[in-house]
Amino acid sequence: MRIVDLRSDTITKPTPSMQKAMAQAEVGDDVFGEDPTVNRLEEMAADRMGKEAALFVASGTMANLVSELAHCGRGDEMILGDQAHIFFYEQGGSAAIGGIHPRTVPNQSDGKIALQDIEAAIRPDNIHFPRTRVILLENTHNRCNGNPLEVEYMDSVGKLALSYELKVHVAGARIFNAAVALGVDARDLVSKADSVSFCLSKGLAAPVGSLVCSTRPFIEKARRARKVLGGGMRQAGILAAAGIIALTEMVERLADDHANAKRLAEGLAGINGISIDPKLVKTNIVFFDITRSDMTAEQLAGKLADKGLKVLPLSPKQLRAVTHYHITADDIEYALDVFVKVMG
Ligand code: TLP
Repeated sequence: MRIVDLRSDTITKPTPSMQKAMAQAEVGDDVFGEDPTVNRLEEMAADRMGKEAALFVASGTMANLVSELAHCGRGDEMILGDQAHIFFYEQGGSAAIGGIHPRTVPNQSDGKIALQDIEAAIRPDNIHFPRTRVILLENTHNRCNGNPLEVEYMDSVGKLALSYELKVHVAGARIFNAAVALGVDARDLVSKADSVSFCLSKGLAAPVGSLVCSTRPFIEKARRARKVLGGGMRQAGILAAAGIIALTEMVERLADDHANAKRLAEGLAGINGISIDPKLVKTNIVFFDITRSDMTAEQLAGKLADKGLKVLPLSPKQLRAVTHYHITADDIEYALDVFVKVMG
């Protein structure tokens, strides 16, 4: 049976050139700082984000957590959107492990947080309050249609943070999707941010890994946090080698994923029982809902899966499809045919 797997861009497998690079990677003990391939990836990542230094970590969750731990002490507060991946899907690790108090403010439908809402959440110095330390932005914003947040907005939050002596962390798991969709350099999206995390193992198709980029002293703090979390990997150059290919060969092609997602959204909009506004789809994430159908999201996902099409049910009436390296334009047409058959 033909399988079209749109559950996530995390399901991608390493490309042939990644496999070759991994097999030939020069390695050393990275806890001693002696893995040349990890060191090269970290230098490359720092440069791609316009930052001084970078740290290779196991996952997006770890990248965000070590960044939060480097920004905040126990009892400090971080401001983030109520739809943030960090808030929804990272097990509350900031609180559970870091003792960091999450202060959520509403995300707008485009993933931004209104400046006045951020400002209203900043704590004055008062013995009753935790201390606000950092503002977290997510770009692209996963739960807000994968929307890319523009340079002007990112800069305006940076400026606000600076005026209150706060820091900004960009949870940029898909920052290159944002850069490609907006036609800007990723550096410009994070130039006012103090730290940024991004993932190699989503749209860029590497098997494992994320990076944190910031100043050298911040990265040294993050390195200590990574070690206590058990993330000090040894001959990690085998993984970093794939990451180098991800950065050098896999960024530009994200435009294809965006075009495929757009086509999928436009097709879905014409199908009975499905509600979606294709205008909202600007990167590789497609949310749609089936409030006009009798089926639940789980039931629909089950029926589609019986025909080889995999999508992710996210709530009783909402589903998500994500395009990636293994999905072709023809797969999208095939997927739409399956949707038509199943929705009747
Ligand atoms: N997101 C996954 C699921 O957790 C939902 C997905 O399929 O989209 N930040 C963002 C914005 C993410 O989307 C994800 C993964 C992460 C962080 C966490 O990355 P990992 O899974 O590497 O810890």
